[in-house]
Amino acid sequence: MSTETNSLLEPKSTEQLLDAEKFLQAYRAMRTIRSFEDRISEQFMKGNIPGFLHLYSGQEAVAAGICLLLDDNDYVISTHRGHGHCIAKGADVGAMMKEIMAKQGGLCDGKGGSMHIADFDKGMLGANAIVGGGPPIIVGAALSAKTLGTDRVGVAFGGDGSSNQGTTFEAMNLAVVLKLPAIFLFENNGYGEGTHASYAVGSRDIASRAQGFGMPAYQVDGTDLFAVYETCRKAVEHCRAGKGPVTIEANVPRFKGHFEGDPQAYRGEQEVEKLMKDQDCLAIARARALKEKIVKAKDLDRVDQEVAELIEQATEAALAAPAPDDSELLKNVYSSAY
Ligand SMILES: Cc1ncc(C[n+]2csc(CCOP(=O)(O)OP(=O)(O)O)c2C)c(N)n1
Repeated sequence: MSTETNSLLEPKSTEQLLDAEKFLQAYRAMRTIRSFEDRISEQFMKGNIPGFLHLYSGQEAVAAGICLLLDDNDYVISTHRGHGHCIAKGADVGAMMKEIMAKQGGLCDGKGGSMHIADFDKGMLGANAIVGGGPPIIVGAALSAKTLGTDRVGVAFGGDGSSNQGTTFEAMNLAVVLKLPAIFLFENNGYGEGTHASYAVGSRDIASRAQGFGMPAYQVDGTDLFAVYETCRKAVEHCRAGKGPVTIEANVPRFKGHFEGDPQAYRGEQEVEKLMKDQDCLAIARARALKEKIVKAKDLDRVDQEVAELIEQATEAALAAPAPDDSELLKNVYSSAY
């Protein structure tokens, strides 16, 4: 059993720079997530999206950073705030848009919607509305990877709120005991619905709590794509080498409310404005990449333009698509193929 308890590591993001290709890949993912969500927020207000929407806006560098290190064979499990994880893992944006609008051609035939979207072909095992539901699922996926002798890695995304769940504790302990290739990635955006983490998270921080289970744990500034990538690189390498699980706590801002329409009476408008001004991972990544001459501004502008066109097409296609036929209701409700 691993009892390795590294001291918490806080990479300062300079150890290994992303090259132009990797940076552009991550930037494209981040820009796609932001634009996709801006558009679905707008469509939600117009009444074109049924159900709830929980937006990932402000947290993009985390999904983009770790997914640079994963391929379709690796697993991720997501939360109710799952669009970013899905896009970064490579899901088709047009099919996602249709899914969220509950249309034919949706990624899950319109049956999952925003909170239960999944793409098994991409190793995206699903968004999960149960807080703390992801860690046990990823432990199962990681156990299958170890049993089958593959070098696949499983990543369970969760929020600060999920770090308090018993399911999370059991999953972490089992992953250590069985030395599984699982990464518990907590995106600490400071809030569980309207409750601040300083009130609800009992330990000094989430990472040190994870260390208590006997695994290495890192803390990282989740607004810094470079730092996220570097931290995740170490964690993924650790898992692929068969050394057991790792926890990463990424501190991130939440630009939106808990859900779209949340009046956010628990925090002032100025807090959000300040977060968006000072902690925008896209602006920070862009500024650094230009300063360090990793890419040129025109490369980034081109990505912005291509993403804008992609989102426009996806929205138009989803709006024009028909609703699923009634006869589809009971089809593919269970999967026996995975
Ligand atoms: C087991 C369970 N308890 C409560 C809820 C209601 N709920 C939905 S989201 C949420 C807050 C989650 O906070 P956090 O894990 O920090 O994620 P974030 O929303 O910040 O991304 C709660 C309590 C739920 N969905 N599942």
